Amino acid sequence: MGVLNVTPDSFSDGGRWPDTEAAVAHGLAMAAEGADVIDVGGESTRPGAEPVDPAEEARRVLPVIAALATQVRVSIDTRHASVAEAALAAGATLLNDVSASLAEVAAAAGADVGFVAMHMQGEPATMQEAPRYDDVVGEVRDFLVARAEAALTSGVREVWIDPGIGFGKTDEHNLALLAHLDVLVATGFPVAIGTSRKGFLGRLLAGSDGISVVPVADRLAGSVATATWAMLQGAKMVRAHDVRATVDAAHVVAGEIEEDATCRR
Ligand code: PMM
Repeated sequence: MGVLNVTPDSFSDGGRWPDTEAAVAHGLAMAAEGADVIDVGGESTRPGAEPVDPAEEARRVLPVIAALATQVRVSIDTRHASVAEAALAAGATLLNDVSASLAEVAAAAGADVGFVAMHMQGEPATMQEAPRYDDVVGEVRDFLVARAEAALTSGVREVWIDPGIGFGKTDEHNLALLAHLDVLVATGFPVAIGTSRKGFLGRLLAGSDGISVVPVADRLAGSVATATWAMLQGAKMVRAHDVRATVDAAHVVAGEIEEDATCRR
């Protein structure tokens, strides 16, 4: 899943695709690099982000979705029902819901529309202030299974679960979820996960040289390492900004030799 944030303020790619044309070109470039799904988002959910008016969010994402959806599978990354409805009507076929509360919108949009239930503790504006769990892995699993089962009951046929790395979680919580990803895989629901360029990698990689956080641009190795780990644990979808490197990792994990191995580059 390639990330396409059409926001002025997302933490790693905010403001990079200021107009529809540039955003669509980047989405197609990620598809050419091997992304199966392009995840279009119009509201930053980075820690501390302020909510965006759904009308503004829709204005940002709809033309991009309409242009991409004829050529590649598109997911809509939103927590607003009105945006989700409009995005699915514009051609998106996967609802990536960081609030895990919009399954009925996906169900109403048709049999070919899938749903990703992601776990978040709290709201983006405040979620990193004091995340707290007694048993992060068990609590996240139980929440996701309940939401996924409710989605099936409401009629969605394709239901994913995602632990929501960085969404109301300390670094220790994120690492525990990664270490025990097999617990989510064992639920039987396909697991999606996003570690790409996230803050915990910046802190993990910082070391003792006085740099407190490694900048976003230097988190590629950490992103691919965690994506590889997740795929080896059984995750079936990874959300990534650096698509080519992540797809290469997926091929290595799958042990595939490409039939036309002459020149992908
Ligand atoms: N992370 C972000 C946004 N949407 N959706 C899912 N399913 N999983 C994630 O981990 C996730 C997400 C935040 O990252 P961004 O600001 O780079 O989009």
